[in-house]
Amino acid sequence: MASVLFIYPPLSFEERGALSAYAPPLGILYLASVLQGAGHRVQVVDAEAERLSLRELGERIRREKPDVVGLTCLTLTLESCKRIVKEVRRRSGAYVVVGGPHISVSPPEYLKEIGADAYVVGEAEEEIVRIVEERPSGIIRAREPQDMDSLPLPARELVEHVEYGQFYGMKMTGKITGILTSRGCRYGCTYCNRPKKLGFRSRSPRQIVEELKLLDREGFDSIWIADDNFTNDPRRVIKLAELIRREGLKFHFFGQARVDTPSRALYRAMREMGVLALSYGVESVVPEVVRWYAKTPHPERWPHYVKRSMDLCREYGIIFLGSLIFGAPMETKEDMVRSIEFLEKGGADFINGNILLYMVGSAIWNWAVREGRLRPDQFVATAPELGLTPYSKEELQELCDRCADFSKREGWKSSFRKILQRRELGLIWMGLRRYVGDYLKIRRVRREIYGYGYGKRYTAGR
Ligand code: B12
Ligand code: SF4
Repeated sequence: MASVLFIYPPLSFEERGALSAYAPPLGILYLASVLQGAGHRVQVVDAEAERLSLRELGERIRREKPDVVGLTCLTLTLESCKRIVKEVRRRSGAYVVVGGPHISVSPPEYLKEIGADAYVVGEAEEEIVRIVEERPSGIIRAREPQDMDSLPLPARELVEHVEYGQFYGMKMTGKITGILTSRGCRYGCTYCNRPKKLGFRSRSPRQIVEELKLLDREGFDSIWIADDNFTNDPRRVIKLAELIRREGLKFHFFGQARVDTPSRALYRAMREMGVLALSYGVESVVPEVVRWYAKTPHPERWPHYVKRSMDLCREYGIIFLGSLIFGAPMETKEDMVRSIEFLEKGGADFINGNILLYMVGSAIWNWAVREGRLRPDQFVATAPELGLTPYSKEELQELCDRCADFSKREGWKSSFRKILQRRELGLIWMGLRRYVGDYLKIRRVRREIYGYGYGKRYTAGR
């Protein structure tokens, strides 16, 4: 039996972000569960949510003396990952393996710089036991599990000491955990670096409901749906909603959706199953920009989809959080303002403005490298840094701030109206309690709360 310590690294050890303790790291909880099933001893440290300093993390590694340390690496946590690997080397003789979204998209020749023993490309459930038992070195390509129902449930008990559902250190929900109802995505947005080859794989509604029943017994009342895109297949959602209703399960769900599935049947089903808030990648409402992002084969219909989704959210009392991206090469300031005004006037509750990032693995990053705008070892850069928009970071940031101001002015009011419309007393009470309870904190971090967009986070020194 090996002892394995999984670590979820923070964006930064020095500074904590908006989403620090928002949702548990399901990827490593799935791997932990597979390893437990094979008789290994597993622990998980969510260094982001537990707000550990590098020194505290080092102490923990020294105390636990794990045989194997496993890290999840995102592109924006790459630097933290490297620092953790050094710390592991300093404090123990553990074998170190790194996986996660960055490892899956990074050019392989740069992986060695991380300093680990092995790197896993892809979803690792079918490889992790062999890795822990045989400790191979180098790059390992894992085969994506296809039968989602055959996976064990994530080992959530390993992070039960962490209170998730926080936004800037404020608890925004009831007892929350994450769930995956599907993996992968059918689309290929050009700024996104989810590998398209992953394909869309979904769990059966019956099995998801069995997991929800367990979570209900464990006292969870809020669920973050961590799917890339929950509404990918509306028929699946409608079926799931029907089962949830039949079982009498009562949760509040949060998740990510696309605007181009705006059917009434889908929204009615989501409302019935308890979906409370959805975050949408709107990005822009200007067809040329939407085309450049390859959001849809029908860019001219995109504004209609956006409007219809906002209308349906209003009708069914679902909070609409619309994300916009600023800085596509052909995008003018008028275009950007048009997108903001479209959401402001059309019924969005919150708007999250982001400066366009060129991130390794995305089609626009590949293009910028080919054009000689980026070095292949430059894994992330903002559009203004690359001179790929006529506007400066400050100009784009002003637009992000405008979104933040709208959210600050309107978001709480309109969300509360939706909560009232749902006529759920428990929810109204929770909303009031959270808001009143955290009022002073909210005042203190107001600006950051609404301005947590990607570009800003990246430009804030990382
Ligand atoms: C839920 C989620 C969040 C949640 C919760 C984060 C969390 N604690 O997991 C919140 C909202 C807080 C969040 C925040 C951010 N997120 Co996020 N998030 C996701 C999302 C939608 C699901 C994650 C998940 O559960 N996946 C399912 C599991 C099964 O997959 P997995 O995590 O990749 O794990 C598998 C493999 O990668 C591998 N693996 C993972 N770790 C390890 C470790 C070892 C040792 C091994 C061997 C293998 C291995 O095996 C796992 C099991 O199959 C993903 C998109 C996605 N679908 O993955 C984006 C995603 C991971 N997020 C992303 C980003 C950019 C962020 C932010 C940086 C955004 C920001 N600017 O603030 C922050 C980072 C905060 C932080 N420090 O984590 C990007 C990362 C891109 C990249 N290349 O790095 C993704 C891929 C979204 C995207 N399309 O671009 N996120
Ligand atoms: S941005 Fe969302 S919809 Fe587009 S490819 Fe990425 S995960 Fe899929």
